[in-house]
Amino acid sequence: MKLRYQTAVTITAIALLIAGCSSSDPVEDEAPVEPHPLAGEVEQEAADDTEEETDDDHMEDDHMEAAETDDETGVLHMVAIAEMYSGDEERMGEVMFTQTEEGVEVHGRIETLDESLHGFHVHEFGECDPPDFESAGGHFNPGGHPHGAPDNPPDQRHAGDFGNLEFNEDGVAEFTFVDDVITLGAGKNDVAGKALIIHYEEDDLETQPTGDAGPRAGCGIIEASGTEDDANTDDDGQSEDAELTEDAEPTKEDAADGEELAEEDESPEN
Ligand SMILES: [Cu+2]
Repeated sequence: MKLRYQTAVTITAIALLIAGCSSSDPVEDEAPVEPHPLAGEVEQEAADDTEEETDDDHMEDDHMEAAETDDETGVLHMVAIAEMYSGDEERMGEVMFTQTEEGVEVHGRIETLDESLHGFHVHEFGECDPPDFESAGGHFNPGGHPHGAPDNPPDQRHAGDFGNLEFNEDGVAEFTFVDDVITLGAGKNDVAGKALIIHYEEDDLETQPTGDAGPRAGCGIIEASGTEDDANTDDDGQSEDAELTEDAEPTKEDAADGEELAEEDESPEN
């Protein structure tokens, strides 16, 4: 009797045996259809370990993609990526921006600078013309505030003031932080389309208006790629791609290629 029921729930046996020995009373005739929440989490992690920030609280009877659960909650997670290049056009890394309820999460890896602190800002123009990147203009500062540290009150820092990145002995900076002054995709402090700059020197967080961070070592344009929901579709990112490829498709012959390029650009995180 007991054995028979145990075989009936073999599929979810591991989680149930761990978490539910006392509750797997054979009196329950119908085996529970909904997996134990723990089982859902395990499956979720195994199924998609590429999305670390996946929502973890709507795992129900089937482990759907994060996209659908986001639709259900109505939460949009606008995302953008800045590919960083040095003045001699060597790739330095990549920085991802994700709008969350707490602010914009900035996550990335930049390399090939010396072991020290390096000023890190959003600059006002979305132009990264090497080698000096002066085309990016000054710090992104729509509020007209003084330069300061990123944890200053919002009226005592530029929207684009990210402070410094610390590079290690290998010349690498890996970082994740959340900034609640900037926004992504809407609002006065929207950084989408602006330039992200890493400097050769440390930002002293005081000197006006630049922080005395020295010349610009690297630059990347913060390219919005839609929301996490539709990052894998063409819908929302199409306008951005049009900007990206407008130089590259002056002829009809190039149009088809341009579209393919646009699709590749659309999902670099894949
Ligand atoms: Cu700067």
